[in-house]
Amino acid sequence: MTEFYSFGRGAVPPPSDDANWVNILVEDFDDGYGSFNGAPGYDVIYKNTAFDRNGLIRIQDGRGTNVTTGDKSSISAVNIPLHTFHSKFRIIFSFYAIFDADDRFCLDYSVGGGITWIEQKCWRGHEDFPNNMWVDDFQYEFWTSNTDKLSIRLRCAADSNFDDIYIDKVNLQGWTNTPFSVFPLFN
Ligand SMILES: [Ca+2]
Ligand SMILES: [Ca+2]
Ligand SMILES: [Ca+2]
Repeated sequence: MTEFYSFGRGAVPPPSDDANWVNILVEDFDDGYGSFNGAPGYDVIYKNTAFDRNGLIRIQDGRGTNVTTGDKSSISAVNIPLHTFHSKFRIIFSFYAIFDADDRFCLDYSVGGGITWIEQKCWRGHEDFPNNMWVDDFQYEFWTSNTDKLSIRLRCAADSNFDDIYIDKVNLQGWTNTPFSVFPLFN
């Protein structure tokens, strides 16, 4: 299921020690794509189970190599409700890759409501993460212009052989100058 968070009443503290990080989106894909969109087909499929986990999206192939044309081999969450402005985000996710050494897995983002993907970061299989095993709570921080409209995309930029990546869960957090702890939880 998807859970969206906001400040204040009923909000759930972030898993981090750092009270400045606030959960924006937590998706485990147990009920399907949740808050993410894919182009279901050859390169994007939903899996009930894989490698002893439940609820995953598998993306594959090299049609995601280019940031402009990469939608077919990716999943995205578009215009995630932020409730307030942020300029610093952190993504924490779990995945299992079956990659060759030069295959890449990328994070793109877009701000301001329209969709103009910016390639923020690509990780290389074997070099930046281990292959053929679960990589849990992989964390990455990134800055954007100050925005209350954020979209994110995870994109497979591999070739067409040994090119599968299974995404089990995704957590997006925003950094705030006002630590979470100052907000009354129950009032
Ligand atoms: Ca899952
Ligand atoms: Ca490959
Ligand atoms: Ca494949």
